[in-house]
Amino acid sequence: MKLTDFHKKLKERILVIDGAMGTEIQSKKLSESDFRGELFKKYNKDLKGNNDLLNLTQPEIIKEIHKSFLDKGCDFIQTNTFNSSSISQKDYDLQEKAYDLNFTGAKIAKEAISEANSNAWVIGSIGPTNTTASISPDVTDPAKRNILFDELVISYRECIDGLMEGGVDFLMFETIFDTLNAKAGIFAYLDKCEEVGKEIPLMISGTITDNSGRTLSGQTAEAFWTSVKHANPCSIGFNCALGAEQLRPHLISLNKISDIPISLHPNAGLPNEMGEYDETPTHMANIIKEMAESNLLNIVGGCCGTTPDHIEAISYAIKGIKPKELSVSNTQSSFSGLEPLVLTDDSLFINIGERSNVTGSAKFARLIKEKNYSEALEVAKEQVELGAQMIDVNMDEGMLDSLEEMDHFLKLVATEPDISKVPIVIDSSKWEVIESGLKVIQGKAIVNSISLKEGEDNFIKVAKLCLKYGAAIIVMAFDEKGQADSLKRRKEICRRCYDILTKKVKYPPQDIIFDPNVFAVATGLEEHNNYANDFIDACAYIKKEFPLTSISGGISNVSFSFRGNNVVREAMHSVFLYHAINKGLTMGIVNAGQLAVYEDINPELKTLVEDVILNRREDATERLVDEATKFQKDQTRRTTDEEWRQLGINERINHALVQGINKYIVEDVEEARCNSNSPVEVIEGPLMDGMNIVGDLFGDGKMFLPQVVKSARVMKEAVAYLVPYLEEEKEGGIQTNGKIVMATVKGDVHDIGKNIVGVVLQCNNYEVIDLGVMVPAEQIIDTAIEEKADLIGLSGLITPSLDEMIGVVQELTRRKMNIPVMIGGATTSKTHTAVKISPEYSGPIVHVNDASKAVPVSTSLLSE
Ligand code: B12
Repeated sequence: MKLTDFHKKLKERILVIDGAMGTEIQSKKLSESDFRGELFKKYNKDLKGNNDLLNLTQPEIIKEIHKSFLDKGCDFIQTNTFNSSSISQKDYDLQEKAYDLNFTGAKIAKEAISEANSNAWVIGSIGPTNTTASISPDVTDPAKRNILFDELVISYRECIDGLMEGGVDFLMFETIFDTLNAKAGIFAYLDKCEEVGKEIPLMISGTITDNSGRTLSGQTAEAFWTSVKHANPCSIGFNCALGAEQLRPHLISLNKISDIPISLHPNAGLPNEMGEYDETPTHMANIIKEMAESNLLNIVGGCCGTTPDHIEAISYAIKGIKPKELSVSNTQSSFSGLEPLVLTDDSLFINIGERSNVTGSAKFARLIKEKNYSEALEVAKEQVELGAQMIDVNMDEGMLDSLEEMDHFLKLVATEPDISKVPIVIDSSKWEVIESGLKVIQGKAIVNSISLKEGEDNFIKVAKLCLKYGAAIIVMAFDEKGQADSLKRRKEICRRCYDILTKKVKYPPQDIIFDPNVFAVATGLEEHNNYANDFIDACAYIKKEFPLTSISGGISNVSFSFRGNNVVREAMHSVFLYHAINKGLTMGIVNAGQLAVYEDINPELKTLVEDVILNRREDATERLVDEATKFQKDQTRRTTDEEWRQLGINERINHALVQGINKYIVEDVEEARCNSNSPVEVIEGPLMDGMNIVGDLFGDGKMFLPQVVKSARVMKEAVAYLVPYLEEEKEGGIQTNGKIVMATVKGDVHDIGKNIVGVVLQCNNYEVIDLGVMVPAEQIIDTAIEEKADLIGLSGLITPSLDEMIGVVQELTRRKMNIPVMIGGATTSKTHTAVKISPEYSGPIVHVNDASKAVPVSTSLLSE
């Protein structure tokens, strides 16, 4: 098959896949003896229902079904091999037949095409197997698994061998409910391609199992795509479990982030009480037609319940509609846990939690040694709650079976959504330990680290494996001669690694993260004086020379010489981070508790530290060492004296918010409330001002996410204190002024502002249905319809939320609604609302700047 033909056709029109093989087989009402045929007449187990066995026992029936779909003009037919893996066939004790089933399945499909004189292509269908590698079958033992990665690889490889040798044109991993299973399949696929020296085009199709909008193993559509992207598939999409209508929002999510053709083969609606599908061909075709017109599709077909008539209706409905245009290839770095983490131009510093590391945390090491996994998991969870956007897991300790511990701990992590939502950094100096981690993570992990330490051949070998496991890699500036400790060596090694990785291994540059080695400064040895500076300059070099890559480092190394003096250490981390981030440092392993706010460091200490970090004077180390104890004492004095309590009320509130200190917040907010006319004034005055300072420091790399999390908590406490006073202002009367559905849009976690607006509206006799954060458009709109709401309020604070808001009103338009919408939140604006959101909707839309305006705006919208 020529791939160019496929790409040419893809540009011309939406291509059509066949419908449900299973449904057609069922309609034939075959008996046990039909399934057995001559070949298995005397077999000792029931075989009825083993549809794939019909490839061997009733090939003519399967061929006829293929032809019935080919008659309707589809471009692809899928082999009858969904359950042909040894793992699935084990149910019938027919695991030995796996290769034959796949091989014959491919042959039958090929014959059908030639007998039907068709130009269609054959897709070798590879199902998810009947097991899951990410989920424990035993509630009492979350680390237990029914199947392991390596077993899946062997089984999938057999399917691939059979299908390819049987002559299929494409392979498709379909109905993926557990991404780890699919990653094992991809591993087998990439192995096979390497072995035979050519690539057979691969399609990937996941399954969103229910209205949670996630796969069975818990990933969002975006995280799923991020985790399988390394297979370099020729299409990505969804099939099964839901009907076309229910899959629409997930298809939109995929469309937003994927740069390759999008496929969809949904069920014929949701099953009825009898487990049957009754969406008619016309109904289903109409839904798909609308999706095609919305530019969401490249390939479409049907899954459970879809007959040749459905496929005919779909083919007819999409005729002449242009396929989705492919966007330019996406070179953003992306990682995933259950949720995605995508680096954009707006991304701030990514902090990697360092506490689940036995070499860095005595507490974690003790918990692992004691096999106290529940508390060890708490350590990991706490980091995520405090704002770690990835977590580093390291089990390298002489007295531990590191491989076993990595495997066990990560299996436990997989069952904790509050932890496994973030990407995992698998940290070990032993490749086998890293590999054991890679085999249990469904998301896109980060390997920490690989290097040229053991020579180029070994480097290439492990890099190729990382690619097959679908991980990003941290590449240490380390070669056969040792760790790079000068700028020159850092540059040389990084360049050499980059060239090998991108040219010989074909690693995508966006999946490469350099670690140019953070070493301790101020050690007293002159040759160490420029270490931090060299690291910072190396960041600038890497960013300029290899712009698509990222840069990371173990930050606390820089301050090792000052162990025991946390004030100086925290200042050193913040100063070092500030300068390194400015030069391109993307992420770092940090102890969130050990960071000072750059702007708030004592100016004298800051100068001394900056002299050391930037190596600005010969006597910099001496001077910092001489003064270090003074600052430690000074800090002790300051925390007891708390000089900031002498400041004016607004400055005190700012200080409390920036520092994340909640000790006096209630007291201070009360004072501010007494000084103002209304509690809303306090929110919109000093509290908002304080959060804006936090925001600016955050944006400038002078504050980091864990610190902002603390600020947010203080803010929430302040607002909570004011709520009863807001309520006191409530106008009398029980009559409601109207019902408002409020939500922070999908992808956004900011809720402080939305909550305030909610309270203010409630105090003015509006009934508020607050859907929380990260709410998909469909949920907002469905709730508004169910609750017969009068108004929708959308909140969003990050740039992607602006697009998401456009998506919400587009969906309102599609559903022909006219409900008024209020838009609010820090990144939104009057201009964006007028220029980008309003034109997509004919109903009233108003941008609202702050909570106090929300009431008059709602009132006027509802009186219109
Ligand atoms: C606190 C905070 C956080 C907290 C949020 C905690 C929480 N539960 O809300 C945490 C730490 C979790 C956080 C995370 C992130 N944040 Co943040 N965060 C902030 C910060 C500092 C303050 C936000 C705030 O609460 N302000 C106070 C409230 C009261 O103001 P407000 O929301 O604007 O609400 C008022 C009005 O806008 C209006 N309003 C709000 N909503 C609505 C809705 C309606 C219907 C109406 C009528 C009115 C209305 O009324 C409110 C009261 O008057 C801002 C900086 C800033 N200046 O806003 C950054 C900021 C919003 N965050 C930012 C970023 C980048 C992030 C992260 C992506 C960081 C990261 N690298 O991971 C993540 C986002 C994760 C995600 N997927 O959403 C950027 C966004 C930049 C951009 N344009 O995209 C900002 C601007 C910081 C910066 N300078 O870069 N953040």
